[in-house]
Amino acid sequence: MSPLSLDLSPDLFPALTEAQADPDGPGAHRPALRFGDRSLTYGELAATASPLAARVAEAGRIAVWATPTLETAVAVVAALLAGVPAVPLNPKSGESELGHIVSDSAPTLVLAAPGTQLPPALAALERLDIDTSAPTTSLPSPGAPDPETPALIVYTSGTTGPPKGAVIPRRAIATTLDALADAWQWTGDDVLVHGLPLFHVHGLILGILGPLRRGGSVRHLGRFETAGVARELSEGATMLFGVPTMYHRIAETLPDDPALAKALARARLLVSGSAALPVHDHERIAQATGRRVIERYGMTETLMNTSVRADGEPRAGTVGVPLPGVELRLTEEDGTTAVEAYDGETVGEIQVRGPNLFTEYLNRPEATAAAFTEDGWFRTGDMAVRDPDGYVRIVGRKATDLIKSGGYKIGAGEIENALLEHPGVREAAVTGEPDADLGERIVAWIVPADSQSPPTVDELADHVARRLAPHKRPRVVHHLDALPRNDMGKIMKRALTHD
Ligand code: MCA
Ligand code: AMP
Repeated sequence: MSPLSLDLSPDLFPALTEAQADPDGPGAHRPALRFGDRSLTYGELAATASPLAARVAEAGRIAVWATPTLETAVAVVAALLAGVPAVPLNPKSGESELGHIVSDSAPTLVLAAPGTQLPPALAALERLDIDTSAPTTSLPSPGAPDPETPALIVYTSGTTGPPKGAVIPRRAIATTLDALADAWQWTGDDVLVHGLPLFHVHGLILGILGPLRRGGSVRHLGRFETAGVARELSEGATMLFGVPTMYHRIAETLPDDPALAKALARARLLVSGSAALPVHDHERIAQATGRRVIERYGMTETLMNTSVRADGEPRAGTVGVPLPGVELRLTEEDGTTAVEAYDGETVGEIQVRGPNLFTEYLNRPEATAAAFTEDGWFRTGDMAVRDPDGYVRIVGRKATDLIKSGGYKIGAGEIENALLEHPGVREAAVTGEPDADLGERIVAWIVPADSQSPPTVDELADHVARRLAPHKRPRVVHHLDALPRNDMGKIMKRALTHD
């Protein structure tokens, strides 16, 4: 592993600073962001984001209506230049989820693309349109904020209750991106392509802020499509980021799409993360393209922890080795005794420590305290083994009530609560079951209020999509007379199988 000096510098985007200082220099003309046919160079990004930064500098906290557009990238860069924490909002969030996030994070402003209609849950907030059209000369940025200043608050699901806001400081963003640069030999010459959403760590921090920190560029597809991936990789893009569902769809398409195979074969790096990429999909892609996808492992609270390195062996089914600066251990059931074995067999919970970690869950001191051991290790809840050469293999999760579907983490509890608000539902339990495309699909087990006319799957899916978000909707619904419970009255989810 090469040595890495951790740069805790508050200047997150040196290439932007350079373009700002020398608007006629070559750096200012380099491409930074491209969304469809709209793009900004570093000079234009500096000129667009810096007046916006000046506008929001006095705001305590801002919300960003995080559509997959140029506006979202500009708004987040502006917030970071201003040192004002930004809360990216999923534009498909339903009323109850949005209401919770807005009241919990209490932003003073919401930034949105001009012309976007915002839902009633945001009506009380002052709105500021993000203007990317007419860059003037850039204004000097406000004073450099402290590295511990919160940069982003990203909402993430737990097993029960509504999502919690993970407070991510500037220091964590800088160090995780620099550690990935080391692991992936990621430079300003790289051109990234992806179609990830911009309200989570993967698409926003890795996929937008990553290229900008390196002084390179990103081309966002607006929405994921294999044709867009093929086009960009054959027109100069060097890296692809995606969740396993995207690589699964690529693997499915490859046999009938030689242009996609050729484009993938040209890429410098294909990276998957957010959930496990099945070995079958790894192998199908390798066979059709001669290229191996590498996996990295992260979490909203920790940013990135491990990765297969660009100069390492790209072994399917592993998430590689700890990134520079990240301490990783496996622990026994008690959560404190370290597992010393590197035998590919002994399972323990992954715990991590390092500058890549979040600072706290917003307004949730008890949840924050419970997430750490006494000596400061963060409990990930992921179970893993380590191979003799240190490669980590994730084998499962501690909590069965967390579901990963399409790369999104979804808590069974939040869906159960939403289902119980439907008049046709008396009792509800939610589980995940294997799905070739999504990794896991959400299954609802309900006891209908009226067994003669139980609510349909579409009705319940719409209900959950409207309240929470479309990706949280159940895909399968089973009707039961009663939920299986133990003597204590607790639902026995392991007994919920349909055969
Ligand atoms: C269908 N739709 C509905 C309904 N039924 N909408 C409302 N109500 C309904 N009842 C719509 C959906 O909104 C969507 O619309 C379309 O039908 C298809 O939806 P779906 O099948 O759910 O999904 P998909 O569009 O096929 O999405 C697959 C996907 C997506 C593209 C892979 O799951 C995705 O973008 N995943 C990325 C998740 C991610 O970034 N995770 C990172 C977090 P429309 O077509 O209009 O959209 S993890 C993380 O950050 C950590 C740090 C890490 O390690 O990375
Ligand atoms: P989130 O809470 O949405 O940030 O998702 C974090 C979780 O995604 C982790 O705790 C892991 O369970 C899972 N995850 C992320 N990357 C990988 C990967 N490469 N392989 C397996 N699981 C992953």
